[in-house]
Amino acid sequence: MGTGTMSLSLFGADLPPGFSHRDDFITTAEEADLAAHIERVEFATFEMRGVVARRRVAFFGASYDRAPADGPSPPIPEFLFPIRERLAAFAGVHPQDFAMALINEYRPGTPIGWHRDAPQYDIIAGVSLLSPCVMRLRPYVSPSQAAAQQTPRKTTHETELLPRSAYVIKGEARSGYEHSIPAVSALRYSITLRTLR
Ligand SMILES: O=C(O)CCC(=O)C(=O)O
Repeated sequence: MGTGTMSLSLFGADLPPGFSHRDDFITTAEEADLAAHIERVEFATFEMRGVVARRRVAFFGASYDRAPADGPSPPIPEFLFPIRERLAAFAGVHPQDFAMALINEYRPGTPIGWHRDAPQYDIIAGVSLLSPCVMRLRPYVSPSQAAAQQTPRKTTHETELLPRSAYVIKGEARSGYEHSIPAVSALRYSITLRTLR
């Protein structure tokens, strides 16, 4: 990707402590199999801080913010068990520790804005399907600190997430940073798993 490559050369492969990333985590056949299952998943729109996000989501095991209106989420489907096992080994946890799965659907032009994941979740692991994107990171500041800040906040790290690659976000990268993904240019799915605190 144009901007990704340029920025990668600016920032290098340097990422915050606790962010791990692996290319070719799954094969093209495994990716196709996951995508075929995901095509049958029912996606919903999602509101983040009162704004309807452009991406669509499917939650399993738990909803994102446990708001009562969310209602119960269906259990994690069996087709996600093998990838949950592999991501658990990558993250150094037991597969069942990943109590929540969220599949994100990014149609062309869809971003995900700056956020730090909901506090009830700890370790995040994800796998990217079908098309590349760039994940950006910057130090987290509270909404009130952010509002008081005079100068625009800058991305401090970024990495290209290729299809079939996986990442784990824990430790400092999880607690001290927020992340975002600029608009993708082609359909992308991410399967993200979270442990509970
Ligand atoms: O799509 C991704 O890989 C990141 C998703 C994400 O940041 C989230 O679900 O909170």
